[in-house]
Amino acid sequence: MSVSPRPGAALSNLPEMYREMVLVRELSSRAVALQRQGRIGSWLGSEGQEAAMVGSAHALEPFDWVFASYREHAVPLVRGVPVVALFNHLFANVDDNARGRNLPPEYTFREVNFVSVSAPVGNQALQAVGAATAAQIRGDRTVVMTYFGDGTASQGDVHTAMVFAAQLKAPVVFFCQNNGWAISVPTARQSAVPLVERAAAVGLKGIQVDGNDAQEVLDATRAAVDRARSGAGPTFIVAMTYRLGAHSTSDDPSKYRDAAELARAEARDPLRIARAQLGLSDSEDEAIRAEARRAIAEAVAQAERVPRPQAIELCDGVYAEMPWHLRLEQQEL
Ligand SMILES: Cc1ncc(C[n+]2csc(CCOP(=O)(O)OP(=O)(O)O)c2C)c(N)n1
Ligand SMILES: [Mg+2]
Repeated sequence: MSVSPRPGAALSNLPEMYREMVLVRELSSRAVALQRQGRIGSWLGSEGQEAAMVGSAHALEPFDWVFASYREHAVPLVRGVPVVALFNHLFANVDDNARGRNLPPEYTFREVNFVSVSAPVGNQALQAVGAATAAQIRGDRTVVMTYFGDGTASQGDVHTAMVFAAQLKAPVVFFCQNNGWAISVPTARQSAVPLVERAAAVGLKGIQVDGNDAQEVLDATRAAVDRARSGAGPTFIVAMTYRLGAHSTSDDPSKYRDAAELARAEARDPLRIARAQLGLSDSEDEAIRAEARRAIAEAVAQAERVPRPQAIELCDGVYAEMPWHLRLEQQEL
């Protein structure tokens, strides 16, 4: 964990954040199309959650660490990962850091301290508190951010992580993207109280923010990151947002979700809000979108040309010494 801050990293920059929000919106809709065409395996869209992802990621320093869920596609991008690296993962090619061994989109970007996403929801919160405690023991300035959804907030792992973090004053920020749904279960059926009220019970500072306003998210997250870095303790941020699309490419939300609710959420689309704040004209906005689509098309073309790993390589780099039964299977292959 290095401690050299990137100069100017903490300055707010709505035009830059808007370009990143557009990029990830376009990336998500392109990924759905690729899955429908049978070119990638699976995708979990982030439409509607761009302000929460981008605003929060801008509050971190490059030497900070992130333990995310499967729906924070913008976070590695904001931390400097090129678009093609996300597609290398989705195409499960030999340039994918996981070499096709993680369910897409469960990235791992060690180069920007973005830790491999785990399939069981919630355990990233425990991992984050462990890493934050390590930073505390070492006496460095690292802050750890963990992301999870409203449904995941009900997991025992998240409660355990919060209890320990508050007690230890670990330098961690719990960032919940409350997008209204956990697959087909609405947030109202997850919790008898607004999620943020749980903070008081364990001794965390709790803040609820408008998760569709990138600047508001950035300001609140920056305050929480500064607080953690100063040793004052962890914060639980609940960003109120909405999952405009399906849970995943295997889901059809029209089976359980009311069209009127979706229409209300579309009126509060974070891209619409940021665009209005910036006062962009149609042509200025279209130029930003066209640039995003161009970057994505180039990345897709590049990633799709890279070969996929061979089955025989499945366990390479996994074991220091491969167990005998896997060695036998490899020989069979
Ligand atoms: C421990 C565990 N239980 C169940 C699942 C199946 N599952 C995957 S995503 C998901 C919903 C999570 O909802 P939420 O935390 O609100 O995140 P969102 O998908 O809305 O971003 C569930 C139940 C899982 N991956 N892990
Ligand atoms: Mg959710």
